[in-house]
Amino acid sequence: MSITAVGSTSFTALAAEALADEDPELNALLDAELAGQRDTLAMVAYASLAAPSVLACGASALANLTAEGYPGQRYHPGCERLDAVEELAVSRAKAAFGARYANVQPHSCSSANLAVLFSLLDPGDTLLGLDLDSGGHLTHGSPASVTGRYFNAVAYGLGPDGLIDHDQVRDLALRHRPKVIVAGASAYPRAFDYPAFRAIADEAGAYLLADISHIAGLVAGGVLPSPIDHAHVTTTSTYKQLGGPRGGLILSGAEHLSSGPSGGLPLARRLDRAVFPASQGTLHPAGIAAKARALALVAAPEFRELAARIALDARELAAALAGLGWRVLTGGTETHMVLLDTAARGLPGGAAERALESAGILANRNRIPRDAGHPGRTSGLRFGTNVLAQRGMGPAEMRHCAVLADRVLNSLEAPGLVLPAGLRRSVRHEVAALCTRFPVPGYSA
Ligand code: DSN
Repeated sequence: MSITAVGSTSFTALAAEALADEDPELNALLDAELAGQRDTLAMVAYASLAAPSVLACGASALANLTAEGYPGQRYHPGCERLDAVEELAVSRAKAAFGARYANVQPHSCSSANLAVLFSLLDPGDTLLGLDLDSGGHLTHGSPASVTGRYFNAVAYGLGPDGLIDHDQVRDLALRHRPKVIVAGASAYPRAFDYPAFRAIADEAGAYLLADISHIAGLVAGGVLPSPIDHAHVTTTSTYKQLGGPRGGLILSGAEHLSSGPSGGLPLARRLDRAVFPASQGTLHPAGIAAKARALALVAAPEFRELAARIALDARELAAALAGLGWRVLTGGTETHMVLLDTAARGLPGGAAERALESAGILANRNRIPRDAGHPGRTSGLRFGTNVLAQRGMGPAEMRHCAVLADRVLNSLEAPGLVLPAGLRRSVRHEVAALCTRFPVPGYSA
């Protein structure tokens, strides 16, 4: 298959055929990944599945372009069609989230957070975010991130009930006077109270940055409250819960034309500059097309049903695991995420993750508040229901999944906490049957 076939209307089909013909070794690896995703129970919190039409955008000829700048103000020729694609992505991002400003160029939510923080803060300024061990994200001021090294990062933790303690956040904000407060998490199963955070930010004279990377689908789908008009800036990734490509978004609402507590340029201009030229060079044209496609799907009525199912499934999964005797952090969930304290039953998170994976179930080991100060220790497991809900699974299947996970985690044998082969085979068999009953939409052969 040669590149002269590019005039066809089904370019992606020809491209896939060309790969199979020209590089069977790599093609076999990609096919194996597809089969793995079809046959594995991805009970993960950090991913969703992109529809084939989203993946097709990534394989489009738009990927050949190099571009810097924004629509109508590019630093390279030949960007007319890309301009239309980027404008479409921006308008769809604004529509999906009820935002007044959107930047669709960040390569990830981490890139988006770095761009925002380095535009709102100067080196040495104070940043207040949720502690990594309490479920925060690296880019919210962890010492392992540049955000913890270049800024004076102060962290809030959780109360004894495992919930955000707004009095503690307020005390820290008034004592340390951060320039930015981050409301967002990677491993926190409860809703954020954005008006409460905004009141604290206003009292402390800080910008409020809401990072909704993990819950963007639940926000867009109307299940969780939106921070868009409470926060000065909101960031998200596009692949975790939006069924999009790897990438990020920066959004702003009612205050996008204001300069916020520190004055200076209006936020919208500041944020555009923060991405290009301040922190990113060339954009990812095909990725922006894929974001546009995913955001159209997010705006469709079916997405609201999916978001509701994700949250319902998570509540059912949490209840089922608790009913089987597992300690569920915060006693349940309001999101897609269920956090288990596996160490409460003598099981390190890493061993739990490995055993489940060997049986065809994916859930990641996670640090929980009791791990603070112990580098490398993970006492928990983080489950998520995004992918299971995308496959159409409901409460009955969540109870089944909880039983399967419980059977695995209760059967590990010393030394090495390994799952006996017979049990591994039988759970794998049940996993395969569930996956066959609930195929990934659009991924069937
Ligand atoms: N933020 C990390 C996670 O939550 O798993 C990766 O995106």
